[in-house]
Amino acid sequence: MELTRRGFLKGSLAAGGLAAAGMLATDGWLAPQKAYAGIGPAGETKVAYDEEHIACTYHQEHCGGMCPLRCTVRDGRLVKVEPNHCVDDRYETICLKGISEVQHIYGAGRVQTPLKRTGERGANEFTQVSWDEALDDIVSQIKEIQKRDGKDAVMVTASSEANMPFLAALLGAQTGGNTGIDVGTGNGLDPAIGFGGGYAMATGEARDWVNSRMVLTVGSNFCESSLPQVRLFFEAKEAGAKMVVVDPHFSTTAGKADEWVPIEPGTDAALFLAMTSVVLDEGLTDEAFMTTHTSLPYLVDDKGALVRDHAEDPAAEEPETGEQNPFFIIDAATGQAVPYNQPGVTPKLSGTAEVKGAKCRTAYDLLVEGQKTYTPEWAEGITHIPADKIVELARAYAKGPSSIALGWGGNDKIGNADIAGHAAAVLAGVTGNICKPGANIGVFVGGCWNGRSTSLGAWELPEDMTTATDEMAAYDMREKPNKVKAYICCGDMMAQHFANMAKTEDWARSLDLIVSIDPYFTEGAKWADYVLPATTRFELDAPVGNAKVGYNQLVLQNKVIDPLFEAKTDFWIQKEFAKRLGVDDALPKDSVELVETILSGAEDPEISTLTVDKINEHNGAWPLPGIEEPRQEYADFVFDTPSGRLDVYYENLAPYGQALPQWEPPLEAYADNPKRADFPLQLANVRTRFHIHNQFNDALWIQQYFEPTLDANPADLEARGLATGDTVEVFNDRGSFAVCVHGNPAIRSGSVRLVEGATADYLVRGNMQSVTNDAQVERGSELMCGPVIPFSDTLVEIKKA
Ligand SMILES: Nc1nc2c(c(=O)[nH]1)N[C@H]1C(S)=C(S)[C@@H](COP(=O)(O)OP(=O)(O)OC[C@H]3O[C@@H](n4cnc5c(=O)[nH]c(N)nc54)[C@H](O)[C@@H]3O)O[C@H]1N2
Ligand SMILES: Nc1nc2c(c(=O)[nH]1)N[C@H]1C(S)=C(S)[C@@H](COP(=O)(O)OP(=O)(O)OC[C@H]3O[C@@H](n4cnc5c(=O)[nH]c(N)nc54)[C@H](O)[C@@H]3O)O[C@H]1N2
Ligand SMILES: [Mo]
Repeated sequence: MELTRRGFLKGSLAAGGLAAAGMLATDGWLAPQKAYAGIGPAGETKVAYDEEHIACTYHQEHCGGMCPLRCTVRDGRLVKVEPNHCVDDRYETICLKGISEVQHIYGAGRVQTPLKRTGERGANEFTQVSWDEALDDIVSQIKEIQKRDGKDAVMVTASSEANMPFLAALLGAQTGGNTGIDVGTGNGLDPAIGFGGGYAMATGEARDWVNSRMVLTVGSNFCESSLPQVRLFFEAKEAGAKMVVVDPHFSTTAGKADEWVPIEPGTDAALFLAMTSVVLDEGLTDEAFMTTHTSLPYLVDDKGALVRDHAEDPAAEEPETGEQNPFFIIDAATGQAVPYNQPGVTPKLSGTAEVKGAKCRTAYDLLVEGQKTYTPEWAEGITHIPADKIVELARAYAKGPSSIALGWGGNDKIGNADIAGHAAAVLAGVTGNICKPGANIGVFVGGCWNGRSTSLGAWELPEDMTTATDEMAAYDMREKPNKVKAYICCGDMMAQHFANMAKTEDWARSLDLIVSIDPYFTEGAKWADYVLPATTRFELDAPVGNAKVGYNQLVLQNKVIDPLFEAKTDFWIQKEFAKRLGVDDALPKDSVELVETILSGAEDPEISTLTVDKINEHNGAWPLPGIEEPRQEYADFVFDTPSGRLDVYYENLAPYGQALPQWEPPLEAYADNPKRADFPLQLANVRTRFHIHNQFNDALWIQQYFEPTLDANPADLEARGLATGDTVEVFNDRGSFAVCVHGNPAIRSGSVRLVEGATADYLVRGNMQSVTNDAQVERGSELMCGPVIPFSDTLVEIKKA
């Protein structure tokens, strides 16, 4: 607490009189308007204000919130942020992060002017330069690099917070390829359904949980990571859904649930596998669903390949659909192998048949055989969940309707995550708990990802103005030979998107040009040659800046205040690049024209006929068509897979023994890893309601309540002679950092926990990314989105610093 207080005071001083004056303003909110002590644009205290208006915009996207905000502006300064009036009060959301913007956007964390590096790369030494000087030099360096090494010697990556739709195409640059982030579980789940894009997006909305008998949350902390939607958790609970949370730690969500089931980190797959065994053994399956709607009746040959009508043309661009090249099943009436779509056949789930001289078995039989070892007792040894608890969970889940709420922050960030996703797909398939009211699967976090979507328009660039083909994933560029010499980073990819920081730093030293474009001074900015100040969501040089799909609504970014300091909008920055490249006309003339295109090009006529004015008559937030009912995918059980069924047999993974999910331990954080002799603790990386990744570390109002600590079980601290408040060094064979430690009985013994995005300026020393694991699973290249970065598949030791 003392540390927190000091941090707050220190920050207040750093921001000059501004924060102190801000506290005056706080009192003013509750006082009659005339008595208001306002603050001028330069931070000066005023006894009255000349002008006040309200403007509506939306907040940050990367917490999944995009809360529609109602902002009060007095004499050009943002003085109050409130939830906006929307179509329904469930969308009138705000959290401490939104409220704190009154201080945060004026805070000391902002980049105020363009900066040019003066010292060594990474030395964090800069001098102020003008926009013209910075942009002229950046563009001339890029031109030179591209003349020498080709257009694709440039890479541009943009965070979802940025509004940078054009920059990469303007430059003909690469865009970073697979990210390895949030794709762990989805890599395993999504091929079965054909939905989710590798991100395991849930097949329905969290609004649907009220229809569930049980919601089994595994590896997500919804009540922190979906703050504006927590009411959905409680609505479901009140409606009688049993909320069960499987988590190594007593998370916020576990604390609000009906039941917490502690699990060994990185072992979710073993839990799902054992639950499937119970379902199969006890006959709790949905036979009709398996037979009609899954690929379990399909015949598999002795090499693990699915039997099809004909051999696929290896040169074909698209894989053949089941219609074009049918799968084969055993006809229950004749016992013969026949195409699955032959009229009148009833597939047999179990059996053998000879096809083209090969003895073939059904995928179902292979599943049943493979599951034999995955007993609840076996899983108890791995997950440390008692076998009878696993049996109980399986029975309750199978009874249904049940939903499985997966996460991006739990097992997802461990090397074996795809197996857990795949095993969850099988469990849903054998019980038929999928795509029915109350029975959905996937990650439900974040209204703007979990709600309805609609296709919006986009500004068309000239045909020859396109991004380059990505050579490889950006994380691989750190080690594999590649063409990229210049890297423009809109957001903090350097420190946020790659594990094992030492490799990132070596790579950064080897590049010819690095540019950071961000409203805030990030960890990655320290490695840049130029740091360019972008505006926040609140600042615009035009009446409107962007239109996006938020939580079941279309939301407008309206101008709230003028750009602060010398910050410029992402749009302006792209325009300035275009001018220097002689292609100014290729872009819209301003962001108003951009927004008009986004609206008019929308697929749905209800949206395409909207105007900015009309949306603003509704406070800048417009309900998406169908908002009344929760989104529900595949209610007809026709999935987006080659056969249209739930395809749980992954032929392409047969060479890895993973055509059906088979247990594999984590890459590093497994029980008997010899590395544990030196580094016995697993480092769990999680998100917090106080931050959005690296965002809001610097927000003074939030620092009053939260500063990142390394949380550890008190017993693990005591064993090392450590106590709450000590500064510890966290280290392994990849690197180290120092942070304040906090004894917390909510943490599973054997693990420590830190919020990701707590970068060096907000820890005692160094960056947590120095220790995180960047290893890749062998089957990574076969997975939908490539290997996941296993940030939490990390072993460390801690000692007093
Ligand atoms: N060690 C570790 N690392 C992790 C994770 C982990 O668990 N452990 N989790 C990973 C996960 S799940 C994710 S999704 C990523 C997230 O990492 P990011 O995608 O980097 O996270 P964001 O919160 O989107 O950060 C966006 C950046 O954009 C900036 N920004 C905000 N608004 C604007 C704008 O209008 N314009 C521009 N140009 N910039 C803007 C912000 O200041 C911030 O620096 O981090 C990953 N990194
Ligand atoms: N406020 C806020 N909200 C956010 C974000 C943010 O930065 N701030 N980021 C957004 C983004 S990009 C993402 S990816 C999502 C992530 O959202 P979630 O998927 O909910 O991820 P976390 O919040 O990190 O919570 C992960 C939970 O999994 C538990 N866990 C850790 N290891 C394991 C394991 O091996 N097995 C199981 N079963 N559980 C485990 C952790 O203890 C933790 O409680 O949040 C989104 N929402
Ligand atoms: Mo994420």
